[in-house]
Amino acid sequence: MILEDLPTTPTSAELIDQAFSRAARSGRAKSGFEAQQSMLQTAANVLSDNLENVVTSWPDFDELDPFYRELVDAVVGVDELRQHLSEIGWASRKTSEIRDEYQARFRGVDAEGAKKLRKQAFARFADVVEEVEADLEAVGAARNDLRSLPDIRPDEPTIVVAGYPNVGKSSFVNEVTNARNETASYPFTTTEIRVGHIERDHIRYQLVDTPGLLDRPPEDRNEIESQAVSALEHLADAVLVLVDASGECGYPLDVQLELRDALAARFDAPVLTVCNKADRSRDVEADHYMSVTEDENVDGVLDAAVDAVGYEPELPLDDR
Ligand SMILES: Nc1nc2c(ncn2[C@@H]2O[C@H](COP(=O)(O)OP(=O)(O)O)[C@@H](O)[C@H]2O)c(=O)[nH]1
Ligand SMILES: [Mg+2]
Repeated sequence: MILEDLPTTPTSAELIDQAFSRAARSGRAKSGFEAQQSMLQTAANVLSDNLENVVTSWPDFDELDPFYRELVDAVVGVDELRQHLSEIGWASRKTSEIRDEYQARFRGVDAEGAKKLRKQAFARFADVVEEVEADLEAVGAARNDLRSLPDIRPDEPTIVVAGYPNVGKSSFVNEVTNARNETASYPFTTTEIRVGHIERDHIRYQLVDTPGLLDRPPEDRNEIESQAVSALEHLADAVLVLVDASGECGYPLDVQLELRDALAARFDAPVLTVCNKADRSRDVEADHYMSVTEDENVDGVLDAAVDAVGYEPELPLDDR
């Protein structure tokens, strides 16, 4: 996904080091007044370009798919991030302004006077960059956190698999997909989510296993997890809630059904109740019964999920 490719964010110390050392090099290639002028320009250009690059490397948050925008908001806060980027944009413009101001003041001074002015300008560059030190740090931290967002395609029809721990979510996703090789971590959970793919009638569907998010009562989720669940609401085209009527998973059936009800109330997408471990117990009212380990009705559940998605590929107008 696009946030994977965000370049590392320089620190203010790195920016200043780079700008001043490149300026020194360009100054050594010349002498007298011209050396000072070249140093001023080089330092200003390096700073204003690098600061601007930090800003432009980020996608426009308004254009980001709602699923990812919500995740970004959960992980770092879109408004704060915008504020930091706008401060960095200000610093970029400010270094250019200082360069222009000092270029004007260079007129009519000798080499010695130019050197004095150039030093003054460098001190102001350093001040400007130090003023956005915390903003650069925050943006760098956000970039590091966001690089590890799971690789989920918001435009692909999506079946979300929910249910308490040990009901068989991962077994199901592993059984029907090649998910073993496709795990990713949410930055805010300790567990890995699994994303697997299946194909039906040449359409790819993604199945998302959601440990740490849709496996417990809403009131047990922290704020970030709740927001991640909101992100999943944008994503889901159908939700399979797996329940274990045998109670072998360690959670009583009634609390499992409460979770199912909470999800049904929250998600707009169709929510199917699937009694897994039907080889152990079928003692629950469910839409479907299956046993992943006995390979009983696993494909039937998958077909039902695909039907519930009801995905119609968009046809060109003429073919309708
Ligand atoms: N008897 C039985 N055990 C199952 C079935 N599906 C999964 N399990 C077992 O239940 C345990 C938890 O499964 P897992 O997929 O890790 O559950 P998750 O926490 O919901 O992802 C594992 O030991 C599985 O082998 C089933 O249909 N029948
Ligand atoms: Mg699991």
